[in-house]
Amino acid sequence: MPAVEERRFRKVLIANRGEIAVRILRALRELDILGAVVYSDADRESLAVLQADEAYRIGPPPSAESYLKMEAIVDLAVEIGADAIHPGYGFLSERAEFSALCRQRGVGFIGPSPEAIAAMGSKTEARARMIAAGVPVVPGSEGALADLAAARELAASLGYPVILKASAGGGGKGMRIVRQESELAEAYRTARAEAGASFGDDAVFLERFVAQPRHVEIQVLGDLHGKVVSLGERECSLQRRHQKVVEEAPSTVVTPELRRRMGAAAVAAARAVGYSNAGTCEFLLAGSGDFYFLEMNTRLQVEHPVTEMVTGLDLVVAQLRIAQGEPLGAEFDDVETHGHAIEVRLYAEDPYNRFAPSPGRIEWLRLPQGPGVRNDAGVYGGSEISIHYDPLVAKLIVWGRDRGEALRRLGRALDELRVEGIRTNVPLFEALLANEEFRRAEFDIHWLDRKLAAGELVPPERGVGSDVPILAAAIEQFARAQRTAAQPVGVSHREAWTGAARRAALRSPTWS
Ligand code: MV4
Repeated sequence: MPAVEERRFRKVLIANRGEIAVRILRALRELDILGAVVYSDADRESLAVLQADEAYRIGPPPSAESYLKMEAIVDLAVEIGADAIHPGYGFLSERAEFSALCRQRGVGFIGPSPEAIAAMGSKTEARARMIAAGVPVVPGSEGALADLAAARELAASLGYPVILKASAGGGGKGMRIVRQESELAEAYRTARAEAGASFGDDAVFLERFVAQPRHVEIQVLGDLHGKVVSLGERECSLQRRHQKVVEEAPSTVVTPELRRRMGAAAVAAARAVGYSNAGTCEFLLAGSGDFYFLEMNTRLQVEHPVTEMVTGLDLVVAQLRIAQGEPLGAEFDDVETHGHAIEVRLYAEDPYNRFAPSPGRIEWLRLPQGPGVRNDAGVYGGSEISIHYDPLVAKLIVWGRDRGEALRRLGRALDELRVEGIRTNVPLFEALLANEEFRRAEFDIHWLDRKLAAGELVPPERGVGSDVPILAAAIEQFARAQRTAAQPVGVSHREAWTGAARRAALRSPTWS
């Protein structure tokens, strides 16, 4: 391995927005590095823009004309004298060409090499590399399927059900579950067509379908000197249509022995592609205790704070130090975790209207504070939630000495939280907290979709017409009634309506 030159960044450009841009600014400030952000017209008054040392308009609201403009962003970095670019998550974070472009232009990329991103971006190549490295994968095809006959032959030998996946896919796009041979031809055709349309690459592969597994992922860090470490797992089984809703660490089903084995597999996976910086290996964990590598996310993830809370490490600071060429120090050896952390993703969406996006102005915002509570927010009271981007507005992360304490703190934090002016998925979290299976951590990757489909986590359909405020109150009451059934507490004095009424009364001139 060639000697890596260590250098100190003086300025870093953040090619992202929202809560993650704010999160990265915090790490930069702690390292005394200037933080610059790009912003679209929709984000002119964003929290990240307000907090950054420098902010540069990059274009109109659509991502394709702003946050995805690789050349313009690298040009800007060069022009303003930024030493490196942090891509955050989403947008350009997993584009091998962008990592390559930064390299070519002499700008640091705070993430892995283009080669590592590309190797993991192709799911068939990743599978082949994992098999060669001894990392367990789900039994299935060696590479892309040549034709339907090959699919039929392989499926028959694996046994049904099987799952077809796009080689260029990930995160659930272009997948087809095939329960029996009679469904295979149609599924093969539509999977290829969807893969071709979505990714410009219609290669698909096939695996045995693992029934009712958990999604457990391992956080890794690799430095530029060849050291790779595992920071333990995150349990991310609570997803709605491939969108994570709740994440926690540690997983209640991962024993110390399993943690060692999964950690070793994740480290081997990273080594197999020459991985550096922060990355995450996703595994399916079957009820049998067998685990299988699914894919590697070659970026910082949304849910990184739960790992930070249980390890006491700052992953964004670690990313910056790694990119500066610093070796991972002894604090990263055999990292042990303490206590339990849970993150809920606060989305601007309406859980009573099929989770439709709920854009608009946040009229009032009170973020929870106090022992064991962290919130990573990209907004303030008065912020406008745009339709152009992901509806994630903030993450609420709680820590407790054990899962029970974390759950109690989550309940208390959700009580403190007020978001007015837009709808959020907070009622879903309240319903979850009232659910015994959730409280016992008895779930798998399909559990949330199953419960929502069965109507067990949300009240009945809201009616049409002008009864919205009354129905909102009724819904609030319903969610609370569910909660109080599990956890009897007096709540009347902290109703959301009371808070609003008190503020109105205090403001009203007729009362003075
Ligand atoms: C699977 C699987 C079961 N068996 N692969 C979903 C996203 C992508 N990362 C891979 N995914 C899955 N791959 C095998 N061999 C289950 C999932 C999966 C899933 C599948 C259908 C519906 C919801 C799901 C949620 C999480 C994971």
